[in-house]
Amino acid sequence: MDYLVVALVILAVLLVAALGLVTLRRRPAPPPPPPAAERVEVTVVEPEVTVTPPETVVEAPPEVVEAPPPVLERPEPTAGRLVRLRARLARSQNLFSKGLLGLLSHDRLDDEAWEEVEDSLIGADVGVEATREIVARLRERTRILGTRSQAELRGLLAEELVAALDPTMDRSLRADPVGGRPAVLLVVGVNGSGKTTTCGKIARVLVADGHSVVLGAADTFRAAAADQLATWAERVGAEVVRGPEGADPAAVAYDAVRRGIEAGVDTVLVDTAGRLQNKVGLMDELGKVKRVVEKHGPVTETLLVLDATTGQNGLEQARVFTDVVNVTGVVLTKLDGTAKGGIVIAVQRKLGIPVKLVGLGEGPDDLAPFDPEQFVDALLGAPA
Ligand SMILES: Nc1nc2c(ncn2[C@@H]2O[C@H](COP(=O)(O)OP(=O)(O)OP(=O)(O)O)[C@@H](O)[C@H]2O)c(=O)[nH]1
Ligand SMILES: [Mg+2]
Repeated sequence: MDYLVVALVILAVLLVAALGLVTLRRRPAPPPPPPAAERVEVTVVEPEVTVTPPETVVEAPPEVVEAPPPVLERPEPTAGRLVRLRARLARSQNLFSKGLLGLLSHDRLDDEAWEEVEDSLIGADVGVEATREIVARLRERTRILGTRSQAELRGLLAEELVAALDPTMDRSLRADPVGGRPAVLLVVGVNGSGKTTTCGKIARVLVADGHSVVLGAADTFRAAAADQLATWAERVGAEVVRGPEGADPAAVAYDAVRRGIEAGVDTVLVDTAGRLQNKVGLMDELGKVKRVVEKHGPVTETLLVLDATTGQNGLEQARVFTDVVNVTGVVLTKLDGTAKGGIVIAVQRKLGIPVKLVGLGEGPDDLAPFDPEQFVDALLGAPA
C-alpha cells in the first residue's frame, strides 16, 4: 500500500514536471527590450517602408522593359496644305502687299506708282522680264477698268501672277506604276538644297495616298546620307535599299529599282548626292545613274530640288541639271525662309518646267503640292 502511494506521488511529480516543460516551450521568454538608441532608429526607418510598399516591387511585370511595337506615323492629308501653311509665306507677303499698298498711296496711278510696284516684284525675285510683263498688263487693265480700290487691284494682280505661273501646266507627280512596273522618281540637285528631306516628305505623301514605296539611297558619299533616308523610311514603314559607303551610286539606284520590281511596289524614289553643276565628273555620274536605272525601264519623273533662298543664282545651276538628266518637275524648297516667293514665277519661266511641289518648312509634312491660285492667294495675304 505504501509502495502504491509512493508510486502515485512519483507519477504526480513527473506529470507536473512534464506539463511545466510544455508550458515553458510554448511561451518563450520575451526578448529584452531594445536599448533606447535602437528604438529611435526603428522610428526613422518606418516612413520609408510605407513609401515603397513591397507589393509595388514584386508586382512590376517584366513587359515594362520590353520595347513597344513600332508605331507607324500617319502623315497629314495633302489637300489644303498650302492654305494651312499660308503663315509661312508671311515674309514674302510683306513684299507683295507693299507693292499693292504703294499703288494706293498715290493720288494718280502714274509712272512713279507703277515703278514702285515693279521694284517690289523684282525684289521678290519674280525676275525682271516677268515683272515688266505683269506690270504692263496690270497698268493697261486698271486704265481700261478705272480700278482704284485695294480689293480690285489685289484681284487684278492675283490674276496676272496666276497667269504668269501658267495654270495649264501638268503638275501631277508621276508616281503610279507604268506597265506593271513601279514608277521611278529620281531626285537631283545641288548640295544642301533639300533632296533627302524632300524624298522623305514625298514618301510620306505617297504612303498616305496608299502607295507602297521603296527608297534608294544613291548618295553613297556619306554613310550618314543613307541613315538620314532610312530614318524617314522607318517612320512610314517604307523599305530602303542602300550600299556600302563609297559604292557606285548607279549600282545602288539599279538595285533599288530591281527590289521595287521584285516587291511589286508602286513607286521607287531614288535620292542622289548633292553635286555642283560645274563639277563635270559629278554631273557625268548623275547622267550614268539615270542611264543605268533605265535598263529596267524609263524613269517616270526626274525632280530637280531647288533652294528658294538661293534666288536667281539657283536658276543658273538648274539649267545645267536640265541638260544632263531631262528634269520633268521642280521642287522649290525653303520658301518659308525667304521673302522672295516670286522665285516660283522666275523658275518656271526660265526653265519651262512646272513647279510641282513646294517645301514650306522642316517638318515632315511641310511639303505641299503646288497650285498657282492657292499659292498666289497665300502670297498676297488676306484680301482687303
Ligand atoms: N526651312 C526649311 N528647311 C528645309 C526645307 N527642306 C529642307 N530643309 C532643310 O535643309 C537642310 C538640308 O536638307 P537635306 O535634305 O539634307 O538636303 P540635301 O539636298 O539632301 O543635302 P546633301 O545630300 O548634302 O546635298 C536640312 O536642315 C533640312 O531640314 C524647307 O522646305 N524649309
Ligand atoms: Mg541628301
